[in-house]
Amino acid sequence: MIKIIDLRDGRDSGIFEKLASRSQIEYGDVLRRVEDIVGNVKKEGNSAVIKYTEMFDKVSLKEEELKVTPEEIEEAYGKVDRNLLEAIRKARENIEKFHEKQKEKSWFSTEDDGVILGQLVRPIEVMGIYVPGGTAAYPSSVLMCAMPAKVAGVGKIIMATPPGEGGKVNPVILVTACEAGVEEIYKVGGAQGVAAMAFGTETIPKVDKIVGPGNIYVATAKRIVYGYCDIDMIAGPSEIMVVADDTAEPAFVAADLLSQAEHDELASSVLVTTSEDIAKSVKGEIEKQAERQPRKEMILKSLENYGAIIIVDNLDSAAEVVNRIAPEHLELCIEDPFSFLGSVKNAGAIFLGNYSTESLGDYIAGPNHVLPTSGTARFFSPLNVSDFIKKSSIISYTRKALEKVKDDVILFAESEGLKAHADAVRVRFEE
Ligand code: HSO
Ligand code: ZN
Repeated sequence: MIKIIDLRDGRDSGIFEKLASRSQIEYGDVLRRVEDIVGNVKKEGNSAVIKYTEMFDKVSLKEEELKVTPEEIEEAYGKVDRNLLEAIRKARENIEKFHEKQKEKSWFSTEDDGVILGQLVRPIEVMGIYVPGGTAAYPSSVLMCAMPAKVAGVGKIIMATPPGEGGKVNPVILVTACEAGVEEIYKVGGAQGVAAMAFGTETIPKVDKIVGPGNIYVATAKRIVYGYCDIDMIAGPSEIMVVADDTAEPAFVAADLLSQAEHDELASSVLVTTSEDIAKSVKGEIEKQAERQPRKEMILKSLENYGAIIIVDNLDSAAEVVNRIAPEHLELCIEDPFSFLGSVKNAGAIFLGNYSTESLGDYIAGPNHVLPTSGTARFFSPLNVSDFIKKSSIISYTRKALEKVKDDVILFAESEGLKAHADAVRVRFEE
């Protein structure tokens, strides 16, 4: 069960070391095996994809069965609850609206002597979403991956996901993908799915960027193909940190801690509070509420592994804990959450006040739920529109402008031993 740790009066219980070690992955021989798979898919294309799908997913597909057909999509629409479809559409709209605000524009600036400088913003052309199979296939994640790309203007979005029993794909995933504008869906998962999108096969198009969560094989494959194409960050288990003072509602705080503990045995749910009473009552609520959770076993393991209730002297100390851990999600259940924002340096998404539960952000508020985990909020941002664009610099000089700097360029070039560079300027001024 979750433990209460008292850090008041400068005590240190080793909790930081413990939390810092969260999601350190045991690679074992995974790297070697994944290198093999990626290499074979690169070399043999479809036949390797089909072979690995048989081996790992126990599904035999023919080449023409790799791509999900319009009939399969139609069938999926028939199976999805109307109200759920409405919720998916509402979420899509909110996510789209939020991400619209992130768009960057090309710009040009005019300088002296007719010089024009600028930056051209262009979307990447093809993007691939990886969606894991089984219970970790989240329709919400399909929206979160696809919508920023759509808003960025990406030309084509494809998806790869492992086929389940009978070669079928979860209908809600199919429908959500369609709603989000995913154009092609392929039944291939694991490292072979990542490799197929990175290099392309006879059937599957080569993409410029792969995003989406996956197990250790998927994550390792993404690392290997990085450079052939771009990837998003490597997602670790979900994390939540709640900062609470005595105005917090213990039942709400407990519920939110459980909500992320149910994701994964290695998920991290931490409460940091200035109130001993809140610490105790949240612990009591967690024990009570865990009882009625279908995923109770997972929740308890997760709380045992990386759960903690930390008592601190004041909100300044709470901010230090937050910044040191750099949590994926931060909830501020305190009297004046907005004034605490000034002290937050590292956090993926910040939820303010007793009614901003993380579940809102996971599904419908609009901001992205693909967030930096494992302390990487120190240097990574939520998935966003800029992840799907790239920039080209614009340089336009006149003769007069070049003449003014020509000696500087020549000096630089010759100091680097690059005469041809210097001559490229000189030739323009020769009589
Ligand atoms: N909290 C997860 C996202 C998610 N939750 C998907 C439910 N479905 C990682 O941010
Ligand atoms: Zn979640």
